[in-house]
Amino acid sequence: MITLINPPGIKTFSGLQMHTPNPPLGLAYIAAAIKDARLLYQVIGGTGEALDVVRPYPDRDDFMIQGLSFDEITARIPPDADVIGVACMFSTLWPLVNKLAWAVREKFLHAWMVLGGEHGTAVPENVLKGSPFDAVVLGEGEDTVVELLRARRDGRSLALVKGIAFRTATGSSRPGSRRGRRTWLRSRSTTTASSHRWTSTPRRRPRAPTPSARARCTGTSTCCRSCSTRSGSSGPS
Ligand code: B12
Repeated sequence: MITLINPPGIKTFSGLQMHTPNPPLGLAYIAAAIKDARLLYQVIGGTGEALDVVRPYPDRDDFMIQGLSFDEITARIPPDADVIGVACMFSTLWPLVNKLAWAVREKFLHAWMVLGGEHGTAVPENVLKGSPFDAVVLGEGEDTVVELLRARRDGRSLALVKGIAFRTATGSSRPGSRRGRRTWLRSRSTTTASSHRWTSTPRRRPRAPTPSARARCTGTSTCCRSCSTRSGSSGPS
């Protein structure tokens, strides 16, 4: 069984902006991809399942936590969960997510824990060094997570899975190996949630200058769009 967890949210009453709740879109895509791959999973909405519960944040009195408590989250994880995936979209959430991860690890000693989202993508080595996570999915996770789960299930080397950082078998304190990133541009759109396509914006091709612009053209980088987008331009063409 694969358990996916969206963490509780943080509300702040000081200058730093933090908004909760946010719909956990990324985790929804991950769940959809796992569902499409016909693997057994459940999702725990750490914020969404207790929207009206706001409690003090242990380390700061200008923050509050919205959502389920750690005990309520761990109680929802089935005893047979062997992979536990947690989302951390914002680095501001990381201290809380890390605490949650340790609370999960305490109860699920042998589960394999995976972090996904922007924080882990930005600093995977740091995550693996200071948390109980075994692997970090980098960037868009739909294809990666399925490949990762299949590789683990089939006993294939994680070193062959692109787009992850993971703890090496030889020592839990060692930073994980970081594999090459996937190409974010998805070439297929089979994931059910989805019209979702994370395509990069196509670069505009420079328009040919009009005859009058051409007459005025000096060929410098500030001259016209054609010159400014053409590298190494040295004069009108
Ligand atoms: C939309 C958005 C918001 C929305 C939030 C909407 C929402 N539903 O959460 C709003 C406007 C509220 C917002 C606010 C902020 N944002 Co913002 N936001 C974005 C933005 C533009 C897109 C995020 C998104 O919805 N992506 C689409 C979904 C489908 O993708 P995803 O969530 O990334 O999920 C994929 C992967 O991350 C991964 N994944 C995600 N979860 C999991 C879990 C598992 C288990 C696995 C395996 C994989 C996985 O797979 C998913 C599918 O491919 C990103 C920039 C970007 N281009 O990503 C910045 C971004 C996330 N925001 C950022 C920041 C800094 C903020 C603010 C702190 C800004 C501020 N000063 O107020 C606030 C914080 C809000 C808070 N809650 O605390 C930074 C975060 C950087 C960081 N390391 O913290 C980003 C990356 C922009 C940037 N480059 O600086 N934001």
